[in-house]
Amino acid sequence: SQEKIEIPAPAKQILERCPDTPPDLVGPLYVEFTVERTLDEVRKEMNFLKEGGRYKPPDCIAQQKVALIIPFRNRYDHLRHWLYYLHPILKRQQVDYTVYIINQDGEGVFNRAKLMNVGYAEAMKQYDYDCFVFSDIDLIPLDDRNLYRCFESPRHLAVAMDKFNFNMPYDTFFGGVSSLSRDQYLKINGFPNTYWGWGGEDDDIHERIKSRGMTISRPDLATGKYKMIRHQRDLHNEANPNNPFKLRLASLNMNADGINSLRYTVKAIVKDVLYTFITVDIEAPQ
Ligand code: UD2
Ligand code: MN
Repeated sequence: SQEKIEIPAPAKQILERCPDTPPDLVGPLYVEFTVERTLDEVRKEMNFLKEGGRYKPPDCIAQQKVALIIPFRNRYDHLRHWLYYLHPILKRQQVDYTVYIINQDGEGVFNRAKLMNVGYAEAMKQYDYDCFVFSDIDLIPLDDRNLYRCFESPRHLAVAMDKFNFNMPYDTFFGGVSSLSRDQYLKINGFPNTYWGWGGEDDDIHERIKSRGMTISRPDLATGKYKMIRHQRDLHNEANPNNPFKLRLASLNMNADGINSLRYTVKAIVKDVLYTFITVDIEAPQ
């Protein structure tokens, strides 16, 4: 007679797609900026991260691969708070993500939108991202149901900031935190590279989106609450008086000024467990 031998199947885990609503969200969050935190203390708490400021949910396949892009220069206090609060939120939101700090090299005039373009280009060299979330370093969401991912339309996330009495300062406001899928971003040729100094670049991006026939998606005012860490205007980021005039030409200039005309030189890429820190020369006027 023949004996039946059972061969055990190799242990393999078939992961399912993560649910539309992440199960571990808690809703409203307590946020304060009085406690001093060192980077080392923050690192110790974020034991779930991989080199470069990466995370992906272990037990399901994330719905989106998200690059978080932060324009940066000399805001290390804010950086510590941002990392301390955002990493646990992003983890609960079950995204496959990386945090990119795009650090402007030198003392030339700051350029937020150009740094965000650099973030897009550098992130795309590393991984097949399908969504980009662009955030100021000083904005912390007060509710983790405000999802850091992409939607059918370009999304404005920072709709209710404390400094604007938890409301929109004006109807078309697109500043602070926003998200665009790769397709949405490419449809508008990325962001303008020519807004040096403070102001206007967020409105330009809004104009680009409008002129390509897209609408803006937003969370409601309760979910979209933010705290901004109080600060003075930085050195070398004075309000630029030309920017309001440039804004009128936004839809005209967008085809020639954007990701297709981006020029920069990477000076260094440092991978910390909390972030990928990219220092870049963006040819800033002095
Ligand atoms: C508003 C908008 C911002 C942008 C800006 C105009 C809010 C909350 N945000 O920000 O999205 O449209 O106006 O340009 O209303 N940064 C540095 N180092 C610097 C200068 C700027 O890291 O020296 C980065 C940092 O991520 C900062 C961001 O650029 O959060 C915006 O600059 P800001 O915070 O000085 O400008 P703010 O708060 O008026
Ligand atoms: Mn700010």
